[in-house]
Amino acid sequence: MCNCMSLHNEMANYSAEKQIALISVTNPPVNALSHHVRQGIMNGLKRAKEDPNVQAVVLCGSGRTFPAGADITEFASHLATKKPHLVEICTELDSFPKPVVAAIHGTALGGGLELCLSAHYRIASKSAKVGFPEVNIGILPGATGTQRLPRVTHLKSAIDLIVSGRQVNASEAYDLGIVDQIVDSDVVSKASEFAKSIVMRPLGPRRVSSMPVKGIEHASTIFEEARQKTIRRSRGAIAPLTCIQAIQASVEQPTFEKGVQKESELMYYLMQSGQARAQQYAFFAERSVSKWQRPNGVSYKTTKPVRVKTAAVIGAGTMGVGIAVSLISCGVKVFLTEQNQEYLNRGMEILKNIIFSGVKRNRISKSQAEKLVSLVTPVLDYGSFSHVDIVIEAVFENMDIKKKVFRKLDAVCKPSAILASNTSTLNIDEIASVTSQPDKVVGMHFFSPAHIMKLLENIYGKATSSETIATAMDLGQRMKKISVLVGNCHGFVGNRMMGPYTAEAGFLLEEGCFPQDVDQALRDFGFAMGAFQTSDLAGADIGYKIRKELGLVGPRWADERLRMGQRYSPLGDMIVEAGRLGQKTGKGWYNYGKPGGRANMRDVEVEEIIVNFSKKHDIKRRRISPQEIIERCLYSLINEGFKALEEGIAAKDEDIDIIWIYGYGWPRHMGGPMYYAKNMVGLPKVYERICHYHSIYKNSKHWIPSTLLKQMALSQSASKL
Ligand code: 3H9
Repeated sequence: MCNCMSLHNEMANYSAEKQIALISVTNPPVNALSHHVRQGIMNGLKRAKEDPNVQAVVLCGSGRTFPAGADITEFASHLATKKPHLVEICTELDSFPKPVVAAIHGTALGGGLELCLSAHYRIASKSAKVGFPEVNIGILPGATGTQRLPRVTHLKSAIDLIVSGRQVNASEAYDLGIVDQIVDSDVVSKASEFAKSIVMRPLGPRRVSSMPVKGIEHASTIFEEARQKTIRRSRGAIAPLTCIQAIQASVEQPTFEKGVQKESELMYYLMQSGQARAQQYAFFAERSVSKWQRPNGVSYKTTKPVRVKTAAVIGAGTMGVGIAVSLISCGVKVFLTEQNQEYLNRGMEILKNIIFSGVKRNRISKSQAEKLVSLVTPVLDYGSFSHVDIVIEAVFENMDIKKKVFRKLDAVCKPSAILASNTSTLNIDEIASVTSQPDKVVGMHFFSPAHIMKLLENIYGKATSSETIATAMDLGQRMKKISVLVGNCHGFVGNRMMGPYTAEAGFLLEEGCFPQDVDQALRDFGFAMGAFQTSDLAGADIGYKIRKELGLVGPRWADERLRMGQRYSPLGDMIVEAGRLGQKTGKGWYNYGKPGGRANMRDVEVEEIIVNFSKKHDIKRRRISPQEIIERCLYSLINEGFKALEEGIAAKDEDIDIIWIYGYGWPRHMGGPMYYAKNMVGLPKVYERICHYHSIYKNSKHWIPSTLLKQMALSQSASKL
C-alpha cells in the first residue's frame, strides 16, 4: 500500500511502497536545501527507520533536479544555522541502518552532492551533472564534502573538483568513482529496483565515513603542487586555498569525525569573510541582470522578444567573426560581409579555425563543426539582407562610417528587422537618426574576443522600442552571454567607467610610477592584469587611430585639454608614436622580446620616455604607494559608476558590478565596484578620498564627487551615529 504524505511546511515528500521509502525533495526551481527541506528529509528518514516494512530508502529531487545545494539566500539569516544542519543529515544518512540510494538527475551540486556521498549507493541518469561549486561563492563543501570526496575518488581528483568548482557529467563522475551506476531513463524507478536488490547486502563497506582516503601515497607533494597552482590562479581569493586545507584534514586528521570538525572550523572562517559575502552577492547579481527594466517601468515581464532566426554581421574582422561564431553557436543563420573578397576570405578562414579548434579539443565532432560553418554565408553586398531578423554592425569605430552603413541597411532590410551596432562608445541616438525606424536600433556591445567573452552590454536609445530591447537581451542569452541593459551615453557603462581608470593610470606615470608599479598594485587587488598589460594585449593602435582621426591625440591635445580644465596624459599616444603598439609588435608599455611574445619585461626606453615627460612638464616625481594607486584608479571609476546610476544610464548596482566582473576582470571576491565601495570599503571613506583627490586634481573632472555618492555616504555616516 502506498503511504504518501508531506508535512505542512516541509519540502520533502515521503512515500513508502513495496518495502522502499522514497524521500523526494520539492523546493523548485533547484530544490535548494533550505530549512524546511532539511527538516523534511530528517523527518522522512525517521519514518523510514521506524517503519518495519521499509527495507531501503531512495532519496531524490522532484521536478528538474536533485538538490543543487544549500539555499544560498539563507546564508545571511538565522535559517542557515537552524537545526537540522546539513552535516547532521549527512551523518544520519551515512549511519542509517537501512540502505540509502541517491537517485540523481539534473544537477547534484554542493550540499546536494554531499547528500549523495552520504548515501550508500549513487545512481545517476545519463544527463546528470555533479560538482562542488562552493568555491565560486567563497566557501567550501562544508557538510562533510571535503572529507567524503577524497574517500570515493582519488585525492588528486577531489582537490581538482573542489578547488575548481567545475561540474562533471555522469560519465566522468562514474569514471571518478563518484557514482556507481548510470541509467538511461527513469532514474527513480531504477534506483528503487536497485534498492530492492541490495537490501540484504552488508552496509559497512558502503559507509563513506569508514573508507580510507584514496591516492595518498604522495599526499604532501600533491598538496604542495595544488597550493602553488592555486596561489598563482586565485588572485587573492581565500576560498580556494582554504578548500585545500580542508581536504588536507581528510589525510592528516586521525579520524573522519576530526576531519569534519576541521572542515567546520574552516567553513566558519570563510562564511564570516567579506569575500564570501561578495561572491554570494555576485551570484545573485549575475541572475538579476536579465530582469531588465526601463526608467518608464516597461520591463522583461511584459515584453516578448522576437525569435531571431537569421542575422547579418557587417565586418569580418576579429569582432565581426567572434559575433558570427556566437550567433551560429545558437543556431542562427548568418550572412557575413566585408568590403572586399580578400578581407572576407580572411574572416571566413578565422571563423573556420575557431570552429574547428573545438574539434581538436573534443568539444564538438567534425560533422557538427561542418554544420556550424555551413550556417554562415559569406557575401560582398547587402543584397541578401532583405529577410534577416537582425543585422549586427561591427565596422570601424567612426560615426560617419557607421551612419553610412545604417543608411544603407535602412534601405534594404525588412521593416521589422533590428539594426544593432557593436559600438563601444558612440551615440546610439545619432546612429539611429539616419534610419526611418529608430525604434529598431539598439547597441549590442560585445567584448573581444566576442565568441569567448561572456559579457554583452545592450544599449537602448531614446527611440528604441521595448520589443527591440527584449529581442537583444534574449538573443544575448541564447548566445550564452550575460546580457546587461544600459542607457546611452559616451562609453555607456563599462567604457565610461574605464575612462577615469585609464586616465589615472596615465597620470600616476607622470607623477612617479612606472607601468609595472601600477599593474602590480592592480594585480595585488585581484585583477588578472593591470591597466598597461591589458593595453598591450589589446593593442594600443586602434584607440589611437580613432582619437587621431578626431584630432584628439598628443601633447598639443594635452595642453588644449588643460586649457579646457581637463587634464589628459599624452603618454599613451607617445608610446604608440614610438612604434610600441603592444604585444603584437613585441613592445608596448613592456618589452616582450619578440612580436607576439608573452613575458612582459620592464623596458628602460619606456621609463626614459616617462621620466623625460615628467621633467619637461615640471612634474616632480615621487614615490606613490600601492594604496594611492588603488584609490586613484578604482575610486575614480566608482565615482563614475555613481554618476551613471544618478543619470539613469545604469539601472542598478548589480548591472555595473556584473559588467565589471565579466567585461573588465574585476575580481569576483571583491563583489564589483559598487559592492566593493558600499560594503567592503564603506561609502563615507570612498567619498572622503574622492573629495581629497578632487581638492588636489581640480583639472580632472572625474574627481568631481557624484551627488548620489555624496548623499549615500552622508546617510551611511548618519546611520552609524
Ligand atoms: C552549499 O551547498 C554549501 C554546502 O556545501 C554546505 C552547507 C552547510 N540557493 O541559475 P538559475 C536560484 S552552497 C538559492 O537561473 P539554471 C537562482 O537564484 C550551494 N537559490 O538556473 C534563480 O533564482 P531566480 C552550492 C538558488 O538552470 C533560480 O534558482 N550550490 C540556488 O541556469 C534558478 O537558477 C551552488 O552553488 C541556491 N543554491 O542553473 C549551485 N541555486 O529565478 C548554485 C539557484 O529568482 N546554482 N538558485 O533568479 C547553480 O549553479 C545554478 O542555479 C544551477 C541551475 C546550475 C543549479
